[in-house]
Amino acid sequence: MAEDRKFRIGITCYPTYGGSGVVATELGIELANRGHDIHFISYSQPIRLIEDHPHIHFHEVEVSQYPLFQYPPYDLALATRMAEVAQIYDLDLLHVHYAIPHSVSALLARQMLANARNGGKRNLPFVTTLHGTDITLIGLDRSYLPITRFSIEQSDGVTAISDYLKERTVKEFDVQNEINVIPNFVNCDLYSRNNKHADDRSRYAEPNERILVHLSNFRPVKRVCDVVEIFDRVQKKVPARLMMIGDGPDRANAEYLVRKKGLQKRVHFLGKTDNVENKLAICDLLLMPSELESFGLAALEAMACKVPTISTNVGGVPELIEHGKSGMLADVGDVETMAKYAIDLLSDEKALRTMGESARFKAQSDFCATKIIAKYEALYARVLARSL
Ligand code: GMT
Repeated sequence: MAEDRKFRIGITCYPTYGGSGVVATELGIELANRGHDIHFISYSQPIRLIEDHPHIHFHEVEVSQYPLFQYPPYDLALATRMAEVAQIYDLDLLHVHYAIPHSVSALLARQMLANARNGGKRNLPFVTTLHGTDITLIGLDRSYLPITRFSIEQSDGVTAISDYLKERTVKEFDVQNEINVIPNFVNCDLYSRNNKHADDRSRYAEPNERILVHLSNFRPVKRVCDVVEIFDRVQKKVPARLMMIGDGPDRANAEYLVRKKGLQKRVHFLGKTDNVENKLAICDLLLMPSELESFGLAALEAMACKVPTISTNVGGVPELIEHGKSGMLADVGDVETMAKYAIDLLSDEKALRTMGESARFKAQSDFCATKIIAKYEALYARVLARSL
């Protein structure tokens, strides 16, 4: 059986706070737990890669500076490191997360090794996983579109995290090769309401207060000021606190708005924290009013902890959240409706807990790590069989 075969895989991702890096890191950990050898290749250690693991290795990409380089060529240094690591550790394939520039670097590494001298020639197929803004935002920029399309088409396997993203990729990029939809996943043992390591709730709220949470990289696409606007309306009707987890360019705007509204004592900015599962397990509701989400990993992680999400009805979110059952959906910018949904739910314990149960059920039945990792393993086996 394909799943019994153990692979040696090079994984490249953005190591910072962001959905694609989180998915890549969690994938590497899950694969390593199944006995595959995982080599992360990036400019720094991925943030969720906290513990030592006998099957996980990290290779840092050093980018040399030179006065002539206004823009040091990371993509070239990455390609070189990918090829080196592949040769030294006898990698079977590369799996890159976020097309730009990782798939271009992987393509170069594959070509370098196909033409290597002194007996160093080898096949190094690569799989590209599309996550979202690499297609919907940055990839559409004219300076990146042609090369992004080229590197996707040159990939030996392509995955997208939702049907929505697959359709957008075909529509905007007109790519001709097959795109496999493999959604985001969650480890339902780790992300659970019964988490023994859950934070002490009394650190953040009084017993009579609800805890709302937002988890993101605070980029403009997340509309973090809408989170504050929604929370402001909620806390006028229901005693509540807000946990803001993560960091990024719009954090200062959100902090300013919180001060302007006099909400400092009710809103906790926690920054980039480890072990978000310990925090989600004590929350009541997640707010995700994004402009766009190709999937919405934060919502899935919350759902596994029986925390329903109030989100915008965008991108791949409806593939995850069924309105009225496992969460609530509204139009982008409609903070009044999102606040109303939150107030109604938080004021009705039974409805809140029923929705939490449905959310957990959906996370477990459709997006549990055990099911989704097997899809990646099967894809690796197909890619390797084709590239022999
Ligand atoms: O915008 C982010 O949250 C970061 C971005 C990324 O690529 O780092 O996230 C995208 O990938 C996540 C993991 O696959 C998805 O769950 C997010 O929905 C997606 N974000 C967007 O499409 C805006």
